[in-house]
Amino acid sequence: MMKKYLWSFALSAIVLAGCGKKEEPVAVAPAPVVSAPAAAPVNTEEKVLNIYNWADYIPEGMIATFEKETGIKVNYDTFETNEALHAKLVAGNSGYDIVVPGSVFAKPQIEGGLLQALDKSKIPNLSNLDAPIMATLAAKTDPANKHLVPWAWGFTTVGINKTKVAKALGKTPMPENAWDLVFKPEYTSKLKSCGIAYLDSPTEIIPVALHYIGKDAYSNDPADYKLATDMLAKVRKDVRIFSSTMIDDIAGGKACVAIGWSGDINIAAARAVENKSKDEIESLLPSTGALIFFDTMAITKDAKHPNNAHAFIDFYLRAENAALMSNEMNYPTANKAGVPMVKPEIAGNKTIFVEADYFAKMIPPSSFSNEAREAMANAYNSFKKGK
Ligand code: N2P
Repeated sequence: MMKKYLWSFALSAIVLAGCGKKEEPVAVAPAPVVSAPAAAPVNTEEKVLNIYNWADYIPEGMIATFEKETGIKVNYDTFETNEALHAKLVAGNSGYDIVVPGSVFAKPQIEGGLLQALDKSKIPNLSNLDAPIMATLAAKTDPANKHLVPWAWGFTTVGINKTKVAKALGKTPMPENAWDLVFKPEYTSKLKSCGIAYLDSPTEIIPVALHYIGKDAYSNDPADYKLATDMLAKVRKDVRIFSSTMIDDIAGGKACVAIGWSGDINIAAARAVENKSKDEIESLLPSTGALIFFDTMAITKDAKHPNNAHAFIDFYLRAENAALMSNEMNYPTANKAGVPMVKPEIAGNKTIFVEADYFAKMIPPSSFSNEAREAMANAYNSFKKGK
């Protein structure tokens, strides 16, 4: 809109300047006074935007489309864990304009002043978002939705190479609760032969372990972490990989069972099909529920390109871009306007867009105090070392 207005204004100035050449001076009627509409200030930022997002989370070509449309050059870096992003934000001067923390970390980051409030007037496509999801985020993480815009959501669960797991289990039937596959020695002792992989992050593993032993997944009590690591210690020798390349590890056959993220497991499953593998990969829905996460875009407090950041957030919130993310990355979108454009095979996949009755069983995200996160990291690291 603004661009168009400036362009037509400039054009009329040129046209006017070209009039009335070397003629006799004539009386010129005063130009009508046109008051300009209250316009947004012109974006004078250098045409650069630095984004830091999770690996394997953006559809191919999306950045190129944005760059072409806006002339803004995007530097796009990726991280594998909330801890890695958090450390960069706490250190300051990360150089990133947009970051995508999980809501569990976004809450303390907002409270710690690491993220800036959004200028919602620059993000008209916010209206595309799902109101109940935004209300949940406002209630639990980001009062009045001042800082965060959902990128995607999903859940932490168990992924398997069905073919290899069946073989390794032999006569032992699949457990009713899929978490047994990664936490119960009866199963891990068999599955270690084809490879057990855990995500390599304290705040991914300790919460699912807490959930498994019947504790609050978001307990802030270090005594509970001790109970979780006591359970984990029993299967430690069976865990082959602490993975930051889960899609490759599952699709490439290094792991036959994993604690991973729903979409990444589905990407591995799709890759196995593409590669005409005879192995079938599946994201499971444990009977006791899986842990939901929300990953959210935010602008860093010290962002050098906040206008470009707002432009990108609005671009990403277009319905068609949100749908593209779901279609290619296998994560559900919180963009309500985008949902009708999601391919039926993705929208109908119960391990991507879970059905209401399973959703009701899932564990919603909460958050940890800084002290709790530190205690959790210590507990996790000693578990990891204690082979
Ligand atoms: C990236 C998925 C990130 C999910 N592929 C965990 N927040």
